[in-house]
Amino acid sequence: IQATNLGFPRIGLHRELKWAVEGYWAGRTSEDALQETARQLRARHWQWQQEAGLDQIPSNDFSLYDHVLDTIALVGAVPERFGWKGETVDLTTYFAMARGVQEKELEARGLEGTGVPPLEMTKWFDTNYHYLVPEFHPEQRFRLASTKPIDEYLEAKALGIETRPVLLGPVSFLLLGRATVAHLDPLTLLDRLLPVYAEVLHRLKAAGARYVQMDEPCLVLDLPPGARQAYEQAYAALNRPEHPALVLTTYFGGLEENLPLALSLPVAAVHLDLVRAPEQLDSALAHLPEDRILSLGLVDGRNVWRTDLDVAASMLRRAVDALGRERVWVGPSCSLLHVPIDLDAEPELDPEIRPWMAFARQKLDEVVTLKCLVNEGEAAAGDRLEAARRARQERLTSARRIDPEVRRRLATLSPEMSRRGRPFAERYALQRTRLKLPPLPTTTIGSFPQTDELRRQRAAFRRGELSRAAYEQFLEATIAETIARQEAIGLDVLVHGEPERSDMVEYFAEQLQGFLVTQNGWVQSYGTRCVRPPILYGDVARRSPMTVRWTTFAQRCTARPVKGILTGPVTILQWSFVRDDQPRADTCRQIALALRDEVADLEAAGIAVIQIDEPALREGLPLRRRDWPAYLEWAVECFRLASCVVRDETQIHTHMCYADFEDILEAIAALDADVISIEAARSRMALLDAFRRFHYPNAIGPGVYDIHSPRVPSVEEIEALLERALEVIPAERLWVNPDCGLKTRRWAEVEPALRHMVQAAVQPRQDQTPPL
Ligand code: THG
Ligand code: ZN
Repeated sequence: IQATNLGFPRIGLHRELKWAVEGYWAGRTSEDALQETARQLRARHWQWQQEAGLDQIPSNDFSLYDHVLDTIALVGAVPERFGWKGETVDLTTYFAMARGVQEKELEARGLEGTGVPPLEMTKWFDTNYHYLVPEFHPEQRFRLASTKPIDEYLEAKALGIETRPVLLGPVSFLLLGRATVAHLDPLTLLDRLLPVYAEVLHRLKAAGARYVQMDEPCLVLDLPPGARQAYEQAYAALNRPEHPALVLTTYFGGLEENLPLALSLPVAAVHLDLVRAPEQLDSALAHLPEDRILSLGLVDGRNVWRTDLDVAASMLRRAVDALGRERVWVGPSCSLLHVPIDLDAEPELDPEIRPWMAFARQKLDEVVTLKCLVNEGEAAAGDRLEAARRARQERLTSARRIDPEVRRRLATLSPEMSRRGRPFAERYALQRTRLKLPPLPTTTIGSFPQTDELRRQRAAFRRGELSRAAYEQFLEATIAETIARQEAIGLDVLVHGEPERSDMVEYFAEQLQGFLVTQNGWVQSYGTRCVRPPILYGDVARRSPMTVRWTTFAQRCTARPVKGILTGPVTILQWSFVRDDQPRADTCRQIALALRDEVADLEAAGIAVIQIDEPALREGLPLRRRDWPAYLEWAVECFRLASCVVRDETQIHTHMCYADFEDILEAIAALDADVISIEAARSRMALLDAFRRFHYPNAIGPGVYDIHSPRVPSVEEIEALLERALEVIPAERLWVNPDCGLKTRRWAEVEPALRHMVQAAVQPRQDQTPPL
């Protein structure tokens, strides 16, 4: 048995990579200094893995920004607009693909143009990591344009560490990309791509690499036509004596109907995710060709819980019995990129819950313990096994996990709890009377600029240098000012601006029973950006009102309606590490009930408009289409459970961003929110078209300007957009709002942009009959 790993987090325990890369962008550090930090991080991470006792340690799992971008650079697939002409892809071109080039930078380099947009970014399977999407055109050519995999292999070797280089496999690389023209199937580019992969493999073999890990996670998806043949062609071409032996890695799900294909490909070893899909072990053991090694992913690379070593060991033993020790490897289910690095960096974590968990470094210990346990027996695994069993037992029996009151409530859910009183048209009329809104009402999504002053005050409060009373006074002053500014701008439905929140999920997790937040549990979200997902360990309940105080304070500052802002149950679930001892749907229902109490309290306190954000509704979709309906059913039910507690006169809003909503429009309608605001600025026509085809029944605010850019849109521009929207959405159901929250913008941009937005609503308003 060999102990393996598929990938280690790159960002560094103290996010060293983030600071180094951002320093380089800002011109504060040189390229050499950046590369030196990167080298130190790699060395440290290899060292840790060696000390843990792994037999196979990955290299080229590191990246300055994103491993798909690294692959684009490796095969020279730089889109034309970046003007790259070099031999190898330089750092400027590399980061230009990630971030685009601003007009000002072009000028500084003596070039003309209006700036270059970056590659598109999208979610990496069902994780919260985002990758840059390769772009392919019909004349696409590939050539070796980076030696990163070879360099990093040799770098580790020079440190005395033998590694297994990781490559994103050629078929997944093509499938994850997008063609710039509709008639191009990226898979038809395989013939041109394979020679570059062959050259990389050849060079790795020459450098001494024995194995190369070929990540082919697309094998766990519904494969498009042609993919099966592409896999066969690719691996027939790459499996050669002059190349290292290939390890075909699959993860994030079961292979299902693709299992025979994966097992038939001519490689040395196949890795399976047995955490997500334990049921595939038996058929894999039955059908694995005789010369193949099976790599068992038994330690969860997607969550923070300790492995049940007894269960994992019994699966490993089954594999050893069937295949013999020489043909069995053990490792995490997937790369450890998706979990925080080290539990030892969390001294303040709740001491009762902490032993239930394992972060990346602890997971490597589990992998090695499993190997030891099955190779040498329980005595050899000794203390580690005992400690794991004890922690597991304590978790199973802990009173912190179960709250009988929550269980009782969950058992007595009734269908009426997820249903509004009257149909939309009737309640919307009541709401319009109560709120006295004009046609085409204007509003914003919730957050207003988080100023440096605000960040300073929050940091001082967290460090204990500012008293709670002084901090809260500061927040109230900020809210009062934000309300005054919105009144002056002329908005109809106001918000308090969320100065008390940093991360919208963390804010609720900090206050809810059943959640822990970490100090240092950073996980890469995209590029240099990280999040600290809360850890949901037990039954969820609301201890006390979470937002009522700030929302009602804001409402006391104005006669106009103030909209209360909550993060929805599905989004809180999606952006947290969740318990693995009950279905996600049940966990989500618990969160929904806690939010329902908050919604009820807001309403009772006189708040007439309540927005429940669900930006992550779309991203929660399972990887396989077959599983979509079941997910959408409970996701919609949870939103309704949280929202339907209100009277008909109270208006429920929701907000969604960054997604193609087209394939879930039905579910969005089923939420039955009175008003939805939706990000549309980047593909406005496509969105409006979809709504036209679908006949969305309730009110909509398609974002009328893109908040991701500092540019202030003109009145005419917004007017034109409203005109287009009015062709699809009747005036009485159209709202006017930006396409997302404004917390990352500055007041100097926000104020004029919103004034223009309000101004743009004047004319179409006059064209309408007055409100009821
Ligand atoms: N919150 C949480 N998860 C998320 C998002 C979020 N996942 C998906 C999406 N939004 C990811 N987008 C971002 C955008 C910005 C940042 C991270 C993820 C970001 N992070 C700061 C950084 O890396 O410097 C740190 C933020 C902090 O201090 O908490 O800028 O909104 N949970
Ligand atoms: Zn948004």
